[in-house]
Amino acid sequence: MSRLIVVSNRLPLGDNPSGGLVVALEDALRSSGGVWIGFSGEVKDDPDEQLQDHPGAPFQRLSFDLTPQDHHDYYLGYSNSMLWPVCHGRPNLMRILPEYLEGYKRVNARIADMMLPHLREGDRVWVQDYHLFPLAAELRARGVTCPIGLFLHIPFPGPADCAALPNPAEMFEWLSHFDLLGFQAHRDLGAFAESARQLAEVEQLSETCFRLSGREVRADVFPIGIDTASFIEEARDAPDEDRVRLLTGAKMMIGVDRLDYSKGIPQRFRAYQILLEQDPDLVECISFLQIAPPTREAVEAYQDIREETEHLAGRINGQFSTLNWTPIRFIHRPFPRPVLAGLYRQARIGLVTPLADGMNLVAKEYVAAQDPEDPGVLILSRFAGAAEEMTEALIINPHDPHDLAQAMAEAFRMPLEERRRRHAALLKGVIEHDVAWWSAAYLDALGR
Ligand code: ADQ
Repeated sequence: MSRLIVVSNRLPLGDNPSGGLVVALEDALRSSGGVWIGFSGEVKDDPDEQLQDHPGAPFQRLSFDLTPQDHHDYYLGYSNSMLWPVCHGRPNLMRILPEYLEGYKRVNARIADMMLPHLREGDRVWVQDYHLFPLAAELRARGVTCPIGLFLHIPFPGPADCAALPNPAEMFEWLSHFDLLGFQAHRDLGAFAESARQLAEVEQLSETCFRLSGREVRADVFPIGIDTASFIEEARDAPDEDRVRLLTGAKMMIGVDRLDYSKGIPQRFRAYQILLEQDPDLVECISFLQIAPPTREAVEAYQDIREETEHLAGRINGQFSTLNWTPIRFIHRPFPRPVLAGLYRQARIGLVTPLADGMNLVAKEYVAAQDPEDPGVLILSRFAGAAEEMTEALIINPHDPHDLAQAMAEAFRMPLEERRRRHAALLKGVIEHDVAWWSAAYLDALGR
């Protein structure tokens, strides 16, 4: 069996690495004697020239460190101040500096150099996400001929957004060296085809096959899932002491996101404000728990979103709080998965309202965590990749606070029978298309 080599920006470390991606890839890695390669998380002035081994997982793990300059230019810079905003439809939030692109290329070339002694004939390489677009080109330049695939976890930008990059043609040239491009949703495959048509040298051979810069590249849709079975179990077994105490008869609404401007958190807060203004009966009856640990705080746009959301939450709490009730609990901390699962289960409404999102796993986790006898209602943005599959959710436009406020009221009052019907349909999809299904489908396609 051919070895699987996974490369991602971050290597899952710790003695028992967990997370959906690890669960999905563990079997394929273990049974093929495979390797996972990624950044150690250590920023050092003088990093090793070779990959470092991390024993303790059921598969081999090899890491690299980054210099402060590389971390700044490759990770914070080109990846998260240029590609991330462009892929999420916010090119105005880009910061373009020539050294970002240089750093991005430098780090991808260095990763290819370090990988080379570890590759053997017959391997398959599976690259994860936007940090590593040039990696296939760098490996090919070093003589690597094995199948190399990419899975993009975030949306693929349409032509207008792509064109805002300083180097759109170069981006397509990088992508042309992969054998298979995997996207989250049909929307992304469509955006890829259209952007390539306008900005690159491309011929579309079939719905999923392209000649890009003279090379044949397949592209297809593989919606990612969660480790559904274990999530269902964790939610069922969640300890009572980790539940939120609510006023008698009150219901909870939950949002769980990294504090990112793509997640639509301020829009959610404004909609809740409108709901309480228009429907004063709901004061003290509906409590909103927003869990949002800050990320990428060195990037300015992330400092801005933190300030904006804190300011809004403070204002809404000042406007509506009573002596016994605070409308928004806003927590900037990660929670262990079992606690999160219990909180989802307690919540009558799950709010997933990104302005743009590759998939959004919180939508799937929320559904998996519900009690099927008395399930909550998922409110889902039409701009999450998940909306293509999860059509039984209340689908909303997150830009329109009135639409969202109305969905909140509808979810709060939805009869049990309708909640059960919608939940059963959603759960079926989350079980069928779990993360193991996703990795098997992708690897099967890469092997073809
Ligand atoms: P993210 O943007 O990180 O992922 P998402 O899919 O929602 O977005 O995944 C977040 C994960 O982090 C979930 O599993 C969630 O439970 C967890 N999480 C969030 N806040 C947490 C907290 N406070 N405590 C503990 N855990 C927390 C990117 C793309 C997505 C895509 C995924 C997977 O942006 O669109 O779905 O990759 O492909």
